[in-house]
Amino acid sequence: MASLLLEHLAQRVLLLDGAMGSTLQGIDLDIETDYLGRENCVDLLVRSRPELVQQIHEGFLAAGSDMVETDTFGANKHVLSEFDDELVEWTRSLNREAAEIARAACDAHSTPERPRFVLGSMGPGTKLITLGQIRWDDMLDSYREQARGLLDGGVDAFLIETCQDLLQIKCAINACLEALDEVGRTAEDVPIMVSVTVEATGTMLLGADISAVVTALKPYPIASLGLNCATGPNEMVEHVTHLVNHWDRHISVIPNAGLPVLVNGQANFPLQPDSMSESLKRYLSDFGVGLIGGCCGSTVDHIAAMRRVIDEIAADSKVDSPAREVIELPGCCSGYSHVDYRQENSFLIVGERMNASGSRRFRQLLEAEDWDAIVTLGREQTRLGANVLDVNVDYAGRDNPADMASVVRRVVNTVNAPLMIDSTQIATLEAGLRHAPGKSIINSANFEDGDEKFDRICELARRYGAGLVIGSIDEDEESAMARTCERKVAIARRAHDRAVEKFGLEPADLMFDPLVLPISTGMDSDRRSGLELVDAVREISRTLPECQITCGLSNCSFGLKPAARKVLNSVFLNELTEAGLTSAIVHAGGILPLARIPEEQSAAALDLIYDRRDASLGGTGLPEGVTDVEFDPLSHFIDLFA
Ligand code: THG
Repeated sequence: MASLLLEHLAQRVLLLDGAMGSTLQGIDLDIETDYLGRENCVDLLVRSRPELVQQIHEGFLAAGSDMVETDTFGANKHVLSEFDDELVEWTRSLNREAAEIARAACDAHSTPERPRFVLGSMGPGTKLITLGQIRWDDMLDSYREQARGLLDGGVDAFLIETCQDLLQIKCAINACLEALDEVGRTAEDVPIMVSVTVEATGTMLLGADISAVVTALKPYPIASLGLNCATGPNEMVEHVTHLVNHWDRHISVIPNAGLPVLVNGQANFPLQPDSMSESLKRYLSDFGVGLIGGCCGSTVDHIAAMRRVIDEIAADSKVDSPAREVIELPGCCSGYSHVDYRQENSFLIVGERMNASGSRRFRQLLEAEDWDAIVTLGREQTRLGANVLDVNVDYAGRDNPADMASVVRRVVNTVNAPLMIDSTQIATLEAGLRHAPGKSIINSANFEDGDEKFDRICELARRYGAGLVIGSIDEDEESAMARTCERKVAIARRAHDRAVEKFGLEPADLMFDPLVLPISTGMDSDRRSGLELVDAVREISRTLPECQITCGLSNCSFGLKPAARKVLNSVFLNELTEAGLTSAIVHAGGILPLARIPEEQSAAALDLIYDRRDASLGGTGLPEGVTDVEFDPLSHFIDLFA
C-alpha cells in the first residue's frame, strides 16, 4: 500500500503544526483532573482532556497545517515509568487515543485535494543509551509499544523527533520497523521521519555533527531527515545546507520561533510570525526543503504566516522547486563526525592494536579490566593516524560480549573515531554495535559456516546501519580460506550479490577482505600468497568498483624480525593500494614511506611478494651472478635484516 502522504510530499511543500508544549503552557491545567495526579505529564491530556487536545490540533489545521503531531512526545514506556507502573500499562492505549484524536481533527479539515495527515510524535525520552542510562533492548521495547499504539490509532507516519543521541534514533527506527512488521505493513506505507536537534553549539547534545547524522542514518529506510527545536531558523542554515548537498531524501526544517531568551526565568521566543516565515522562505525557494513547521514558541499565527509563504511560492511560476544534486559521501562515522571510506592519496587506516589476539598489551589490559588504559590505547592510535579503530576482544575464558560492551561504551564517549567491531561471534558483534552511536563497520562475515551465519551478520549490518567486511572464506573443506585469486574474487562476488540483493546493503558499504596470508613461512604452499592477493585486489576493484577493499596487512609478515616486518608490510601495502586496496588494518604509525626504505630492501621485498625465484621472471633483487632457480627470495630478504 503506497503512502498518500508521500504522494503529496512528492508534489508540494507540506506544513507541519506549531508547538503543542508551549501552547499548553498558556492554559491553566489542574494536577488532579487534567494531569490525573501526575504533574506535567502532558501525554495524559489525550485521556483527561481529549477535546482540548483536538481543539489545539484544529487550531493549527485551520491556520493551514497539512499535518499535526500527536500529543505523544513522552508517551513511551521508559518515560511513563518515571511516573508510575500503572502509566506504563497505558502506553499503547494512550498512543492509540492520541492518534485517534489527531485523526478526528484532520478528518474535520481534509478535502480530497488537500488531505491532512497525522504524524505520530516520538520524543527522545529522558534516558540515553550512549550515556549508559538505558539499555538498547529496554529502549527498543519501550518505543515498540509506543509505535504499536500509534499504528492502532491510524497514524500516517512516525516522526522520531528532537533527537539527541544517534543510538536512540537507530533504536527508535528499529522499533517502528518491528511494530510495522507485526501488522504486515512497511515503511513504504507508513513512512518514518526523523528530526534531530542541533544545539547552538553546532552539534547534537551528545556531540554528533550533521555529517555524522547523515552518515549514521542513511542506511535506514526513512523518508525524511531534518532539524527541529533548539534554535531559530537562521541558526540552522549551515546544517540544512549539508542536508541539501548530501541527504538524498526529503528534508524537514522545524525551528523554534527564534533562539530562546530567558525573561524572568521563562523562555521567550523572539521571532514574530512574519520574520519567522520570511526566514523559512529561503529554505523553500533556494534549498528545496519539502517540510516546514514550528517548534517551541510557534503559535497558530506563526503557522498562518508560514502558510502564506508556501502559497506565495507555489503561486509564483518563476520559482521552480530547485532540483537538488546530492553528492554521496560513502563512509562511516563516530558519534561525532563522518569519515570517508576513500582517503585522498592514501588508504583508510584501521588501527589494529585493540585486539586480544594481536596485541599482548591489549590482552593484559583487558584481563586487568583497565578501561582507562584501553581508551588511551585507542586515542594513541588516532594520534598516530588511525581513521578507524578495530576492536577485537575474542579471548577464551572471558565473557566476550560483556568485554565488547565495556570497551565500546567507553571508547565512543571519549575517542573521535568510528569503530570496526571485530569478532567471530554474533553476540559479541551485536554487543559492540548496540553501544556505538556512529556508523560502525562489522568485521567480518564469510561463508565458512555457510549462508546461514553470513545472513545473520548481514541482518546485523542492516539493523545497526553498519558497513561490513567480508572475508574470502567459504565452506570448502580442504582450504576454507581462499588462496587463489580466482577463489578470492568468486567469494567476493557471491557475497556482494547476496548482501545487496537479499539484504539491501549498499555496495559502497561492503569491504572485501581477500585475505592476507603469511608470505614469511618459507613453505611452498605460501609462496604465491602475495601475488594471488595483489591480483585479487586488482580484479575485485575492477569488477566491483563501488565496493571497498581492506586487509589485515600485518598477517603477511608473521614470524619475521620487527624491522623486516615493517619493510615488508610497507612495500606490500604500496603494491596493494596501487592495485586498488582502499583500506588496511595496520599498526598505525608502523608504516614506512617508500622513500625511507633502502632500495635494496624494497627490491628484495618485491621479489618475495611476487615470488621471483628466477631472473627470467623479472627478479630485481638477485645478487650479482645468481640467475638460477635456486634463488630464494625469502632467505635473501631475511638476510638483509640479519
Ligand atoms: N582481516 C580482517 N580482520 C582482521 C585480520 C584480517 N583482524 C585481526 C587481524 N587480522 C588484524 N590485526 C592484527 C593485529 C596485530 C597483528 C596482526 C594483525 C600483529 N601483532 C603482533 C604479533 O602478533 O606479532 C603483535 C605483538 C604484540 O604487540 O603483542 O602482528 O586479516 N578483516
